[in-house]
Amino acid sequence: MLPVITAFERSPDRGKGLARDMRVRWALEEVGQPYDVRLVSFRAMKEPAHLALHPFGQIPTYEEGDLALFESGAIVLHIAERHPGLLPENANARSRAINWMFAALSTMEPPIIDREGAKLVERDKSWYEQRLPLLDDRVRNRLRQLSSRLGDADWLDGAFSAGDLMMIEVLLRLKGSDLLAEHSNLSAYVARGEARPAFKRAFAAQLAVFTDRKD
Ligand code: GTB
Repeated sequence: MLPVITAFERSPDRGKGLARDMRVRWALEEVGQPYDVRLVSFRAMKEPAHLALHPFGQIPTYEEGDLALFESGAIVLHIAERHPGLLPENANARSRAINWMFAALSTMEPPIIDREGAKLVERDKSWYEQRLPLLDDRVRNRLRQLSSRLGDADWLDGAFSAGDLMMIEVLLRLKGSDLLAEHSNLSAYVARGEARPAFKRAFAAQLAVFTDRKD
């Protein structure tokens, strides 16, 4: 039985890689693990059957035999631990790769999401013009620190790992923004991730949910 992940039936970005099933698809493609996808509507995500899988009523989820997981980070870590290809063999290097996954999710992603959220839902608020530069600066600060650590390396710690996968996924949310463009090494890092065949297959599969739609 193939693992089954959940994804949006109708993603607001029209399948352009922003919904978080993308990182799970990418990890599965990197390790060569085929998978099935169950598409869920916004309504179905809040119904008991899905809530039993995901207590917060979101995607992605991951089912494999009697194991059910939610949280994209936990799912990618599970895939990386069960299959060769996304974590180094050496125990310390492995821990450092996992360290970068956590850094992506708990240090880089929150300010990026806060800024994105404000741009989406606070534009008409009286405080928006004052708040946006603060949110930009928080992201800028993290990007500067990350850029300084990456330097001219291809990946964050030796060979490509689940840490890079997660970091690139998070940075992709800034693609096309001035903030990312301020750091040529980070832009190139993201482009290297996108150029990986596994990324391209995952992206195409997510996009196909939208383009193959009949209605
Ligand atoms: N921490 C969780 C994880 O990493 O798995 C967060 C999961 C999450 O935010 N899921 C979102 C969701 O299910 C989809 S990815 N939202 C529906 C809900 O909460 O009711 C976030 C997302 C969705 C769509 C776009 N887009 O179209 O641009 C971008 C990001």
